[in-house]
Amino acid sequence: MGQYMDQRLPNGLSSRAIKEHLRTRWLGQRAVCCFDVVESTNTEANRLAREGAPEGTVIVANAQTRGRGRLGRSWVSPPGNGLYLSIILRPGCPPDWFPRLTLTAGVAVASAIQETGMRPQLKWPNDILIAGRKVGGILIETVFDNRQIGSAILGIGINVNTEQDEFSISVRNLATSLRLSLDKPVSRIHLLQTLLYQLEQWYEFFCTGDFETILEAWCQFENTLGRMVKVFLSERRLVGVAEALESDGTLLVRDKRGCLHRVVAGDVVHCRIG
Ligand code: BT5
Repeated sequence: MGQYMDQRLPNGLSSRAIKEHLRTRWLGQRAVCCFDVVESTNTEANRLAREGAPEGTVIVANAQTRGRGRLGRSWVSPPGNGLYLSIILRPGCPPDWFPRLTLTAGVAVASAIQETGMRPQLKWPNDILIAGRKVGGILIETVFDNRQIGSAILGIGINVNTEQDEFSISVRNLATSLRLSLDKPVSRIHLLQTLLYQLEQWYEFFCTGDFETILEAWCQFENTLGRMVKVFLSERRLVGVAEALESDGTLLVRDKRGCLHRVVAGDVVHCRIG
């Protein structure tokens, strides 16, 4: 387990500081756990969820040693300049709502980033981009309980003030940070408070089943639809035009023979034109 920090870190992340100007009603109001270094905030959140931590518990770390992405991939998490957090949710919704939760979180992250003055874009299903480079990612891990989503650990990583040379070589050409894009530093704590506020709003829409509103918002930020894409599925690859999102959040891709494919989970790469 990582080292628990509740004194103020030099860069301002502490549970007291986070709660001070938090505008949420419940998200983060009961517990915000700040760590200096953990393997992964999702691992910590999973552990706390199993121990019965309430919905809305937030776990934040200054650095991760084994931050993870989907499908066993890693999330580069250097100290001091990024936001690495996980939130315990207990939506009690059917499993087929799962893709919607990723899109809901994407809208919240994009809305929070937009308040810094940037125009982020969402790439289906879980990437947050700025000018085509990845600035953030979402990883949701669920525990099913009696055929409902018992708890969902919502993990979010955002490169806030990360410098180019802090990215490992493998992601340097794909990644950016808010600081690199804006050419000025961004307050991690302020961004985190805005993000929690946005998440609370959008998660409440999710819980009421009002997915129309979420989809509409997602489409304001999206940059996948209408593009030629390559989709990496577990056992095959699909090339076609990303035509639309279905009301449950799945992506519809039309291949060159005109067949329409429903993509529930996969990796999408935008094909270059020309
Ligand atoms: C994601 O996975 O994008 C989900 C990332 C979620 C990270 C958060 S941090 C807090 C919480 N705790 C965790 O352990 N994880 C969550 P995926 O779509 O699989 O993308 C992973 C890919 O993104 C990698 O294979 C790299 O190519 C790239 N990548 C890794 N680190 C990056 C970074 N810092 N910035 C931009 N791209 C990165």
